[in-house]
Amino acid sequence: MDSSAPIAIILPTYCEAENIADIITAIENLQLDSTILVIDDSSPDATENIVEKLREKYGNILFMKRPHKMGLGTAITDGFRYLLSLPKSPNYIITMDADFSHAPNDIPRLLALTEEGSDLVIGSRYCNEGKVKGWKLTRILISKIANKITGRVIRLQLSDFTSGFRCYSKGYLTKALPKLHCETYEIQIETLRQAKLQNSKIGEIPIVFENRKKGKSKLSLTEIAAFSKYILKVSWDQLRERDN
Ligand SMILES: Nc1nc2c(ncn2[C@@H]2O[C@H](COP(=O)(O)OP(=O)(O)OP(=O)(O)O)[C@@H](O)[C@H]2O)c(=O)[nH]1
Ligand SMILES: [Mg+2]
Repeated sequence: MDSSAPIAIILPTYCEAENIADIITAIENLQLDSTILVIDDSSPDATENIVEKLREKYGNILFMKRPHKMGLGTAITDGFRYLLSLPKSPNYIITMDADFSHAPNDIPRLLALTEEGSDLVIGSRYCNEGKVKGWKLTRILISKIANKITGRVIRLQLSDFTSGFRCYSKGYLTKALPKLHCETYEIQIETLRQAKLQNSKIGEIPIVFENRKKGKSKLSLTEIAAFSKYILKVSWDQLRERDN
């Protein structure tokens, strides 16, 4: 299989049998010169079988199977590590959810801004023209408050710190990857923290985020606790740095 395409798209999956065929087909229809890397944590549903069938149909799909549910953060960093270890590694790596919350049709805009010279581009729900569809008011409020707190802690002028729809340049990832250790959703903050430390150029494009229509959310109290703990740890580290 030719895995030397200049663009790679990482799709982390846990029980996405209802979405995976449609999302892969939608990405394939964009006709990018890309590799799609599905990172599945031994989903007990049909996710793996569906991907195996699509691998026979298309020549650009890689499947990484991990032994059990190990968290979104390590799924993403395992994906980066694998892609960067390829003999001809991709110049641009996109991360997105496999549940259609992130629209495949937005990928070309994410890529275009990265190709113009950004190290990292975020699909933002909270900038002008960005939007969230289908979330209850409480979930929007929790997300916006988490976003505001993160902005204060990370101290970057961005509108959406927690969006997982992103395009990363190889240059940024090569430097940042050894420093990324988060296991779950807080990976989105850790990547921005590293971008700040590296003085990376970060861009944003507006996206319309849609709540998943099929399958179940994997966001649980455990992940929310890990996210909050990470924010507290970063705040504490920064206070100590200021005192020293
Ligand atoms: N491999 C892997 N994928 C995961 C894991 N947790 C979540 N995912 C995938 O990561 C993406 C985001 O997870 P979601 O459950 O949609 O989380 P969310 O978007 O914050 O929550 P919802 O808005 O309720 O969908 C989806 O494609 C999931 O299948 C995990 O532990 N391992
Ligand atoms: Mg989702």
